[in-house]
Amino acid sequence: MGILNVTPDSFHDGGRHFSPEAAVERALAMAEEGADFLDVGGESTRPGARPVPPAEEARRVVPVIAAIVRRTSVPVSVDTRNAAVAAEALDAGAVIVNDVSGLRHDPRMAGVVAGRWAAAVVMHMRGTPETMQEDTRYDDLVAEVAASLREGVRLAEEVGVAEILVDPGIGFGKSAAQNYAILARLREFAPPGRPLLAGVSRKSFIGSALGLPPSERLEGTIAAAVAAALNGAAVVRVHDVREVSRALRVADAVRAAVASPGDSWSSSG
Ligand code: HH2
Repeated sequence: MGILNVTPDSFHDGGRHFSPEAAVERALAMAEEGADFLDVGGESTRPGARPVPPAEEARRVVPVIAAIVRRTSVPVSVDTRNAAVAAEALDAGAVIVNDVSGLRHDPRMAGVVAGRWAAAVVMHMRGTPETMQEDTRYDDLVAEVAASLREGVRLAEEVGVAEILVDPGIGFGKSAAQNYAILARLREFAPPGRPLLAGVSRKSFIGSALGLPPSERLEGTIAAAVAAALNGAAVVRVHDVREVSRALRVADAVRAAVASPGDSWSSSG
């Protein structure tokens, strides 16, 4: 899943794709580079970020989504917590709503997704982006996050959302050590039959291992994306589609060999 932040302040690509022309160009480039989904967001949810008024968020993303769907068949998701933004984005051609609040922030969200036959990404976050890093204590991190995801999935199922992905929310109200624990135990977060999504790209837990800023975290992102894939992620959300999709093709070959060891042993490839 390629990240397209149409924002002035996202922690890595903020300001780079803030004009609609630059945003559409980047989306088409990511489609060429092998993205299976394009995730368009108009509000930064980095730690400490202030909320963006929904009207401004819609103004940023809706024309960009409309232009992208005219020019590529790669499915578009909208990264938003606001039902009004989701509704406009779906009407403009998006088919997935990626909600970092797990459909909790806006009580109308689940209904909007179901009513437009869209898919949902249910992500775990504790609190809001503004406050989420203030308290990262959990009694049992994996159990609490998994329970919250199950509840989000239940909310979506209750109103008839058919396609639901779950995401433990790496970096959303978790310490670096907790983010590594989540990556290591990723499989434990998926309710039966629900694909897992992981967002690792250039995040601060990578910086904490390397002592490097976001611009220097490509190799760390590739390592984290491969770890996520080998631990069960069906989708990895990244800025660097070309590099990560090449790495994931190799990780997929490893996964396939684990699934059928005899075949890979006897092949000459
Ligand atoms: N991370 C970010 C935003 N949306 N959605 C899902 N499902 N999972 C994630 O891990 C996730 C997400 C934050 O990253 P980014 O979009 O790169 O930055 P910003 O919030 O500053 O725009």
